[in-house]
Amino acid sequence: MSSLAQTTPAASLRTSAATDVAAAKRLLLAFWLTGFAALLFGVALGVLQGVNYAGINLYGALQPLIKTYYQGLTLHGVLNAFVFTFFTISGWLIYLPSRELGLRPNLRLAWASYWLMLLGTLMAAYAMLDNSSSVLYTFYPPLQASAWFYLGITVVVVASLLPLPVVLDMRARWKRAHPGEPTPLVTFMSSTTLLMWLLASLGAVAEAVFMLDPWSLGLRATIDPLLARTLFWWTGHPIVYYWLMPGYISIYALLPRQAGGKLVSDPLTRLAFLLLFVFSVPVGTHHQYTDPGIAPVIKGIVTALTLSVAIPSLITAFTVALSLEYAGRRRGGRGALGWWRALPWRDPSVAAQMLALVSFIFGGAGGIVNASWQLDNVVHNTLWIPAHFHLTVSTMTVLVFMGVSFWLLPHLTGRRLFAPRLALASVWLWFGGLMLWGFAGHWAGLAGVPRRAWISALPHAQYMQLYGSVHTSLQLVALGGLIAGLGAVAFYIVFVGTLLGRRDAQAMVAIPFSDVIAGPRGSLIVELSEHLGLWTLATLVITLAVYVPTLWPMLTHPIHAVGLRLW
Ligand code: HAS
Ligand code: CU
Repeated sequence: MSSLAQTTPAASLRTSAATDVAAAKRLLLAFWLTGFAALLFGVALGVLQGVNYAGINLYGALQPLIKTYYQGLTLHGVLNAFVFTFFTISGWLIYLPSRELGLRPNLRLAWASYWLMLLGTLMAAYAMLDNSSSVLYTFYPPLQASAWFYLGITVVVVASLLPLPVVLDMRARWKRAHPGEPTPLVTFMSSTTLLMWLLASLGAVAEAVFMLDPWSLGLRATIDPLLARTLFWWTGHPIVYYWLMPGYISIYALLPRQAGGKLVSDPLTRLAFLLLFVFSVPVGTHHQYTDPGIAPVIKGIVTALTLSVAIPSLITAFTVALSLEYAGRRRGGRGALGWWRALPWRDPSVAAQMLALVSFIFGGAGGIVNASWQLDNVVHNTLWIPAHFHLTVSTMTVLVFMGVSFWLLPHLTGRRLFAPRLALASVWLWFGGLMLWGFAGHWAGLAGVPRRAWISALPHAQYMQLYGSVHTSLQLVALGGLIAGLGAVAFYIVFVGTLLGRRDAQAMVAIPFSDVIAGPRGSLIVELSEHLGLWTLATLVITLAVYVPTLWPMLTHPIHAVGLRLW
């Protein structure tokens, strides 16, 4: 009887759906674990970068594995900013649409992305560990790394593009089965993020394929540093939105339900994602306000465009705050601030994401300062800049994904979250440490303390002569790094403890997709947003309108520099 039942069409459909879900879960688990393994090493090195500023040089202790501050900083930047993000984001952006649409992703392509990414990571890791490539995560030429490094990064970037066809294919299949219906929200958000990343990646891919790879292989004798930097920032700016938008997916589409409420507006969410898409890619040269060789008029236009890219985040601030207020009031919160207290602050996943939002207010505000050409001249290349990005990527990506892990690991593995109170402590420590680091780093930066300086290698008397007046701020930077490091230790105990815990059928929580109050039906924004091809074209046209006049003088007046190895 039971074997007969298994062969009925409904039962076999159920079985195949369950197999699809299990296969998609395995995929995301592989991406997630590899990403967090990279972060573990990256964060451990981060503590050394922090104490360096207080004049404490711990690099000697890591001989012969890590020889210099610059080798450690290269590993720190590449592992955290590229490897952790690319792995977790690729898995996340495939898995959520597949579950939202109830469709099996093209697993071959998805696994190809995973294995290629791993291959590229191992190539770059080899080059960084043998100290042949201590060129930092921006790898500015004429500093010259080994070919393993550049080829590894090229492979990682190519691998990160493969989730795009996987998600677009699921979207197309779903749309064929549901003619006239708008793309479900999370799938829309994943698609725009990946399309944005496709256009964003063109600069780095061109830099790698036409310049860095052949140069490091000895096929070209010289390199043009200005052209390479400009192509790098073509990608290097929008990559920050490739880090941010997956965090926003959680904040918009999952957090409201986790907090006990609903997302207030589907169309506003889509609008924020469309604006992020269109404004992110053309503005990379705001990282080059101090570079010669870029016309002032272009720097002025890029200032205006950069300020525009803050608009979708301001929309986000209000939409998400209202969604959270709705949740707080539903939970019985009263008065101007009672709703805030009524939010489920004891849930480590919710707390992590709300704390990330709080710190992002400061990270975003600093970004608006950087966006201004004049003000950026005060803070460029100072500790202000790392302080800015430790309050953005380390919160809106890392802290949000730490919070996501607290429901995602039980969801993927069927194991109960290990030590929830330690999980809660870990996110407060991470948040507190980064806020302290961020505050003190902005302060030190304003006082002129440079970023990326191995200042702990200076003799103590010289260190005090140079930095004595801001030593307190630099001690706070170190303390913040240490506190965040403690948070990371607590987090990884919870992470590994959960993976090793016992299976429990009740632990397998569902994905907290939120309901929405307004939309998507009947909204003009939603209708317009469906034309993803047109939005991609519009973004490409705006990007070229900014970059053709920027790149033209560089292409017609090339610089020929020989490679340097200064470490
Ligand atoms: Fe940036 C440099 C401009 C956002 C990352 N940025 C960097 C670098 C990194 C980085 C890594 O214009 C250094 C690169 C290097 O190594 O040299 N950035 C901006 C601007 C924004 C911005 C205008 N950055 C980010 C994000 C990042 C990131 C996001 C990572 C994820 N940045 C710059 C510029 C430079 C730069 C220049 C070059 C500087 C130089 O001199 O080198 C904007 O997108 C920011 C908009 C954000 C907001 C905040 C909105 C607030 C929200 C929270 C709401 C809170 C709620 C809480 C709802 C306006 C959404 C309610 C609370 C409850 C709990 C109920
Ligand atoms: Cu930027």
